[in-house]
Amino acid sequence: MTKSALEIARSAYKPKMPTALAGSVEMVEGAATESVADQEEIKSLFPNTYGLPLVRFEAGAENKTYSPINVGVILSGGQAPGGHNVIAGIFDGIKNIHSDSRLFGFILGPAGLIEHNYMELTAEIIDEYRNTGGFDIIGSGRTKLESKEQFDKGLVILKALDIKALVVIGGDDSNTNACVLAEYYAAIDAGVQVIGCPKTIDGDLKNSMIETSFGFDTACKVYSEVIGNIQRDCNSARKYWHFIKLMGRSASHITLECALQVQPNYCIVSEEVEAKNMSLDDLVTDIAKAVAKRAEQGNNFGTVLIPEGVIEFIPAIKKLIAELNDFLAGHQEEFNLIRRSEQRNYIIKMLSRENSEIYASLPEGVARQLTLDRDPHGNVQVSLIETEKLLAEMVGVKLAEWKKEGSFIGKFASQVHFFGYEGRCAAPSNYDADYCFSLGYTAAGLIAFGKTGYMSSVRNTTAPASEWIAGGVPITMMMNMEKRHGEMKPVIQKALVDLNGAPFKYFESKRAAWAIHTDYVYPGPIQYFGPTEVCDQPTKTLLLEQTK
Ligand code: FBP
Repeated sequence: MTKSALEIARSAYKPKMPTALAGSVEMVEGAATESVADQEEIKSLFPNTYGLPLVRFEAGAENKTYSPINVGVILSGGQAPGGHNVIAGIFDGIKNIHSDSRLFGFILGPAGLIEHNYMELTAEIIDEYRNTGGFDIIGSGRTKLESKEQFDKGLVILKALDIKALVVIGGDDSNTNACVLAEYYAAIDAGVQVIGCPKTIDGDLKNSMIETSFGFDTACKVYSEVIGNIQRDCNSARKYWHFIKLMGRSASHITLECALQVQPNYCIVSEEVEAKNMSLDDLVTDIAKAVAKRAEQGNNFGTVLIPEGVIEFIPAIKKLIAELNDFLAGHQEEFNLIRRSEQRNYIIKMLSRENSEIYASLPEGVARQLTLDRDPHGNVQVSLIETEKLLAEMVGVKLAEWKKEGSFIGKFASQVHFFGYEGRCAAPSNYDADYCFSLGYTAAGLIAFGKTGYMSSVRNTTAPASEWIAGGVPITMMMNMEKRHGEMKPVIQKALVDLNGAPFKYFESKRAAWAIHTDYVYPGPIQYFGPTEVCDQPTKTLLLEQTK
């Protein structure tokens, strides 16, 4: 493998770790836990993994001896910077337990487990991937691990390789499935523990015990760098409005974090659109007003940040998607047989009157996208909906109307961008390199102490790494019941942007000024070498959330 100069220099980086994990470790158990909602249902679905205590690792006095252990690892879902360091952390952790321990990686996500497609991850391989971006060490995939048949097939290979524990590195849906798997293996006494690790650039897998999902920090820094560059270009040529859509699926965490970093002229927060019951026209009018106001001062340029999931948060469209989800869950085959040119009319006929009217009013491309295949977890694939174009066009039309009426005196020319894939495999920032290594090392600790159905948790991460708190959270604690594919299912509760939380409140207090003035910040590229205030900054979101 030919390496870049940065990769070579970066491979020598030693991730910073909590002091508690450095030597011999002791596990402290806390109080029993409850799920965040729907306690009775979750308890009955997870009799073996419900109500377990929180656990925390502390520096221990004695050096215990352990037997060697074989561990399997799966990367599940979308890539996120730092995944390789989680695997390196697991590797170093189990080697610390016993030097004869072995790590096996299942290839291309959960499908590797079911299809018995795996490779042993040796020290040589691990060293090639330390501190690098991507998931290419074993690849990732979106196969949903959910049926007994899949679990049983997986168990055959786990037994054949004498694997006693499986680590699933994934987002909320993948960790939900990890918990279902942990429960099943516990129920049949399979002798395999299952541990989860919180991954996703989207930042929506977080709660009181999981401060952030890994990859969020690096991805937001990459996007903020390029948005900053666009803002500088925009402020130099002074002739375009840039409509920039950012990945993040439903939640607006990425967009909000980027706004905090770059101070754009306008930033949509989907959760606010929903709370204010805004229609598509309300949103377009609001952006057009911001454009018109800047034009009054001769500023015919600016930036608009758009979360990729916004369309799902416009209440009328949300209702439409819910009906479409239920309808397509039962009629997907029938729908697929209809000629493409007829599909739109078919849907218009089949929906309730209210939703049918909304559907008919949507531009062709967006309407079509809402009926395309869901991902394996039943989500609309929002990254494929070109909301940035939709909004830029609609704002243009509105401004042209206002120009005719005389209420808009400026010029409007737009450019559109979508940033998502650019940030998912970047070389992890110091924060993610350190956080991920600790998550992996902690997962190894949970395995050593015999835990199953737990997620690796590393907290207090705005403090120096030596003070981070490592431990485990029972996955059932994060669950509630939600409708998926038309059925109620136990799932980890997704964390959306909290409109009363400090990050949004700060943004809210600044946005009027950012809209009018050109107050852009240019964060520049992630720095891996240099002063700590340049290289080790956590996200603004975390800093604001943790300001006491
Ligand atoms: P995860 O939730 O699996 O971490 O995926 C994150 C994400 O990047 C979303 O932001 C985006 O909507 C989606 O993946 C895109 O999926 P795909 O990689 O299948 O195109």
